[in-house]
Amino acid sequence: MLDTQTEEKPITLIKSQADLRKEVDASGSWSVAQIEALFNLPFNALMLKAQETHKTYFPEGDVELATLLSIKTGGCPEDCAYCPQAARYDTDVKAEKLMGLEEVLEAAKAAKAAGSNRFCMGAAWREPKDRDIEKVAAMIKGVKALGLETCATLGMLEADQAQALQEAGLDFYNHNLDTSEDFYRSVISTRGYQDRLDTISHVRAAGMSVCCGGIVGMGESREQRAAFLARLANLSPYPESVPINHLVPVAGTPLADQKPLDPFEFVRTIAVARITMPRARVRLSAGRQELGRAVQAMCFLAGANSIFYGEQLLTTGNPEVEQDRALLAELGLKTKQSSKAEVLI
Ligand code: SAM
Ligand code: DTB
Ligand code: SF4
Repeated sequence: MLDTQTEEKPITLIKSQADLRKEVDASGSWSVAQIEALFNLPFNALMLKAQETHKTYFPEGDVELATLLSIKTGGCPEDCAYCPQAARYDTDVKAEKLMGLEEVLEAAKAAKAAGSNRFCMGAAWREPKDRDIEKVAAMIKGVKALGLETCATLGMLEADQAQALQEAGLDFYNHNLDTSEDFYRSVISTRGYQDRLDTISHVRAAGMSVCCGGIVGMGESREQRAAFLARLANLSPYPESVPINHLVPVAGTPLADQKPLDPFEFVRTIAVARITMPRARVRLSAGRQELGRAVQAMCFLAGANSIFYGEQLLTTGNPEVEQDRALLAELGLKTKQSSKAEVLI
């Protein structure tokens, strides 16, 4: 039998929005110290806080499925130290031309048939040329007509290019901050942090939703991870989608031999992203194959509610669709209802 104390004081897991706001300072923004304090909580306390937030803002607890397609692979002039598509690094990735419209639409149809909600087209460009925008606009129109949400990641955008993509029906544009401003300098030299912020502003100004996150496990400190999440959370408004990539170390890139991040630290990063950006879809992105089932399950507990779905990311591998279906089913996680019907897994 329950004792009276337990009956009189039920534990409430649901925090009010006012309670969550108290965590943010008077200016309404997160300081790096506040975010570091979240990272420093005992693991279980952090997980509980993340679950409370998740339950409050996503009572359905569903998982969104997004499929990636590399529409233009390799040969990129940038020097991102993690990236197998940078022309200057000797990796197995060979430069290819922009894919044709029909091939893209075939891939989108297959993604939809497999149960994906969103189709994201990625190009290894520093920035698209105006003639590229016209070609990608035709792809966006075609994918949208299939009833999928559309997303693209094409590098830096000018304001008029963002406008053209929005007019073609683009729902989300992915452009990552990747890491904290101070660590950024040791990873990328060919474009600045401000360039990334400018592209994000152009995407917002054009009325599209922002998908913006980054990579952890590149050798940054916990404080730098906190500073990275603070920049994301303090964007006004913060991104609707936050992809958190675990570095996939690729032979030939400068980060090929990077020591893997402690898996608990990765889970903590997901939990802190959930708490600081409560309405965002936090996406478990690159590196899921290396994480394994148990760590992924902890990430879902910590508030991740989106995954890349399909055997391939851009150039690296992703879990098999069957494996993901089995994992979600085993954890009793429903997928986000697509615009047409609930996807049964
Ligand atoms: N070229 C465009 C750009 O940089 O914005 C779009 C494609 S780029 C590959 C998209 C993102 O993929 C990068 O910002 C980075 O966060 C992620 N990424 C690339 N290589 C990765 C790797 N080896 N491990 C984890 N994430 C990676
Ligand atoms: C993002 O943040 N992660 C995705 C998506 N946005 C475009 C890309 C991950 C790429 C991983 C390395 C590769 O497959 O080439
Ligand atoms: Fe090019 Fe994007 Fe890779 Fe950087 S991350 S090298 S910009 S494809």
